[in-house]
Formats: sequence, structure tokens, C-alpha cells
Amino acid sequence: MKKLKIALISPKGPLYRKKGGIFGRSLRYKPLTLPTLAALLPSEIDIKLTCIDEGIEDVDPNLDADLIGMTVITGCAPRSYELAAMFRRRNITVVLGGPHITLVPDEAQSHADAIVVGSAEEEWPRLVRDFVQGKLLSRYVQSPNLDLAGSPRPDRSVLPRRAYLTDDVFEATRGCVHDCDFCVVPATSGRRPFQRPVGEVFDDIISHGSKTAIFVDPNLIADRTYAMSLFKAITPLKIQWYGLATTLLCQDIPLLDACAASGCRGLLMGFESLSSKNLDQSRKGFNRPEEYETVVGRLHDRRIALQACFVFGMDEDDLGIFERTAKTVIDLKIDLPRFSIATPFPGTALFARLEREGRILTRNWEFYDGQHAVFRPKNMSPRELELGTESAWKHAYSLRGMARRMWHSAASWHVALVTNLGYRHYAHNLKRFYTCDLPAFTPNWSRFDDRSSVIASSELVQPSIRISSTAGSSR
Ligand code: B12
Repeated sequence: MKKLKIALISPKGPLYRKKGGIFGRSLRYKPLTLPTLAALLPSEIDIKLTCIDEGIEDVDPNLDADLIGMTVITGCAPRSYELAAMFRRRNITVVLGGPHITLVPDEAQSHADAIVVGSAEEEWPRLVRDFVQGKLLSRYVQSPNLDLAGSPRPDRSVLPRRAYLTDDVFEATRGCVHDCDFCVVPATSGRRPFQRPVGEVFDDIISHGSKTAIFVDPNLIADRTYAMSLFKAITPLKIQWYGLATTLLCQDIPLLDACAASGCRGLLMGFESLSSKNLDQSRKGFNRPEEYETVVGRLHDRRIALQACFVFGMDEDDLGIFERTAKTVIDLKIDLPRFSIATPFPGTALFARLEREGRILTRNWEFYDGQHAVFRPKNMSPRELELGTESAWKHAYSLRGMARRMWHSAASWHVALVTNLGYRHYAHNLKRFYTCDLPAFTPNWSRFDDRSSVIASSELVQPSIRISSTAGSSR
């Protein structure tokens, strides 16, 4: 019987339009989505599989496939729809899935022969079997009763190892218990954290022979009991690992100690804002700005480096916020600060509120990359928000700022230097990495009329961003 030819594609995203992404391809870790989808393919069907991460290799327009599956995050949606249209014109069946499809299924439906809403563990193998039997449905929706126990380990071999810094990438849980209004996770996964049994995570790490691990879970400590048992289980492996957690970890000393003892060397935490009012409005009031210093101190005491993420443009933010935040991250000795522009992803509570208030500037999802203003902020213009964010990056990664932060870094001297230089390069080249407005990528400028008119008219107020001069002088 003829082999079924399936291609899985991760389309180019905001950060990876240019080959090499922000740090050059060698500093990226291997994404888990395509390896997870590959492992779920039904074993009884004879399949020839091709996997393409468009961030590292081009998609051949003449790709030979019977069925193409694409994973879509919001910033990549226009590119995904463009590819889908191209393949459908060639009578290839196209299936779309991923966070954006789950957030706005009705929009996505018209761009594909079938869509998968939610996780793929049950619905993707079912879809492939239906396709083979000529019974493809237009929509497959994951039931909320998903159980990750017994799911196959991701097949990391489907993407080339050499193209990435590491493929020691793991997923223990999916979903989060919190309900932050800007986050897509409660909208895509609900508030129940789905969990792989700890033993299966352990086996995945062992069988992959990993000495380091990156956990992509949105909040590894969402369920304390699970987190504690995971930390205890992996302690004997003596690996070094990196992941995501909330600041609540630092209020729970036994859990924090167990986390450190299990080999945690770096955590990404969403600090989001220095304003409690902003945090309360975003339903992330459990973050307490007055405790940020304690959070950093407790992590550093345990040799855990911190990548703290801040967003700008929330309703309490004024023009002084960029400078205040950039100075604070230096004073707090945050190892790797990150800044982005508040982004109301469709399907989130934040999007619904801003839409009700008539503040959404564009529905061109290409701009939904965390670095473009896609809504009208309260106390500044969209252009000021974009320039201010850039200034905060430059200030935090000025040579003086880097030196002050790195002096106290929990990471090794070498790692701190390489990562800081990487982000410094990024900070000074944001325009190159976020290129929605470059004709090279978007030849049809009129597609952006809705946003560009607002941005252009607000250009006039540019000079009022005080921090730009500070940042420039300290380079
Ligand atoms: C790892 C990660 C990254 C990595 C790698 C990205 C990658 N492509 O793998 C890096 C660090 C590079 C990254 C960068 C960014 N990311 Co990111 N990232 C994640 C993270 C933490 C985990 C993703 C993951 O691997 N999950 C494990 C896999 C197995 O799950 P999954 O991808 O959801 O796939 C499952 C289902 O969705 C479904 N599915 C997915 N695709 C498909 C396709 C088909 C055909 C089918 C049938 C099913 C299906 O099946 C899978 C198995 O059940 C998620 C948060 C999260 N935990 O989900 C954010 C997340 C995906 N990222 C997000 C964002 C915004 C970004 C950035 C724009 C951030 C920024 N400003 O820089 C950039 C853009 C990157 C780009 N492509 O240009 C958002 C997306 C929001 C949205 N509405 O689209 C998320 C959801 C975080 C968040 N809470 O907001 N990211």
C-alpha cells in the first residue's frame, strides 16, 4: 500500500522571520510541538513524515504531501494562512492547530480543511485515521477530560539536532491554575493543570540521556504537590534545569529548597509590572512589587538565575515607567530582564476588555509579537509605548547596567556574559528582529492602514521619552 505523506510545519514567527532568529540559530532550543505531534501519529498507518521548522529552514512550495499539519501562534497566523492557501491550491489537505487556532477557531476554520482545537493527544491521531478512511471532519475539539498519562514521548529526532543549541526540552505539565487576564493559557487550557505522571517525565529525561533540561511548562509550580514530587524525583539525576514559575515559589521555602536541590539553575518569572494596581487589574495581584527584591535574593541565595519579564502599556503606566523599570531591574540585580509591550491576544480577557473599550488598533495578528503596540494605551501614545520599550531594553543592557547586574549574577560568569551580550545585541537591533513594518517582509503596506495611521500621527510626541537619552549615553 502507498505510504501516507504527512508534513508538519511550524511557520515563521515574529522573532524568526529572518534566518537565525534573535541570537543566531545555534542559541535556540528545539521546539517540542512538532516532535509531540510526530510521536502521536498512529503506528498502524505507514507514514512518510517530513517536519519543517521555518525558523531554521525554508518551506519548499512544491512540498510533496497528502496531508499538512501546521502549528499556529497568533503572530504566525498570517504566515500560516498564506502557506495554507498555497498548499490548498495544490489540493493538499491542510490541518491547523495550536494556541491561535484554539483561541479563534471560527476565524481559522476558513483557512483549513480541518482544525484541531486544544491539545492534540486524542484528536490528532483520530483525525489522521479519519483522513485515511476519507471521513475527515472539519473540526476536532479536545475534551477537557484529557489525561496526559501514557502519552508517547516526543520524537525529538524529527528535527535536526545540529540546528539547535539543545534538544533537552521537556514538558511535565500543561495549563495553569491562575487566571491572568493577558495570558492565553487559561483561555486555551482552562485552569486545570494537566500533568504527565512524574515517572514518565523522569523516564523521558533518562531515556534522552540529558544532563540539562529545559521545561516549557507555563508554570511548573501550578500544583504544589505535583511540583514537590517532580523536584524530589529528579534530584538524584543531578541534572541542571531551567523552567518557568511564578514569584509565589519564593514564598514557599520548602518548595524553593526542593526546587534548588533538584538542580534548578534558572527560572523565568513574569514580574509584569512595578505597579500593584496594574497587577490587580490583570488578575495577577499575587505578584507583590515590594517583594521583588526578596524574590531575587532568595533565588540568588540558591544559585538560581532569574529571567524576569516586564510588560509595558498597562493602564497605570505613564511615560516615566520605562526609566523606573529599567533602573529597578538594575538595582534588583535581575540576571536577565526582558521587556515587552502588553499584547491582548485574541480570546483572552484582556482582548475582550480593550475591544469593549474601543482600544484595539489592529487585528493584523502579525503585530501581535509583544514588540508592537496593537492597542491604544491610556497614558501615552502607541508610538511612545514602542519607543519607551526599546529604551528600557537599551538601558538595562547598557554596559554599565550589565556590569551592575552581572556582578551579582547567580549564573556562572561565562553564561552571564554570553546571555547578556546576546540580549544586548537584541536590544540594539529590535527593529531588525521585529520587522512587521519592513517592506521586505510585508510588501503590501496598505494591509496595515488601520494601525499605521495611528502610529504615524503619534510620531510627533516621540521626543518626550526621557529615557532614550540616558540609554543612548550609557552604551
Ligand atoms: C517554548 C515556547 C517558546 C519557544 C519555542 C517556540 C516554539 N515554536 O516551540 C520560544 C522561546 C522560542 C518562544 C518564543 C515566542 N513565544 Co512562546 N511559548 C513557548 C511555550 C512556553 C511552550 C510551547 C510548547 O512547546 N509547548 C508544548 C507543546 C507540546 O504544546 P503546544 O505547542 O501547545 O502544542 C499542543 C497543542 O497546542 C496542539 N497543537 C499545536 N500545534 C498543532 C498543530 C496541529 C496540526 C495539531 C493537530 C495540534 C497542534 O497539540 C500539541 C500537543 O497537544 C508556550 C507556553 C505554553 N506552555 O504553551 C509559549 C507560547 C506558545 N509563546 C507565545 C509567544 C507570544 C511567544 C513569542 C511571540 C514571545 C515573544 N514576544 O518573543 C515568541 C514568538 C516565537 C516565534 N515563533 O516567533 C505564546 C503564544 C500566544 C499566542 N496567542 O499565540 C505562548 C502560548 C505563551 C503565552 N502564555 O502567551 N516560545
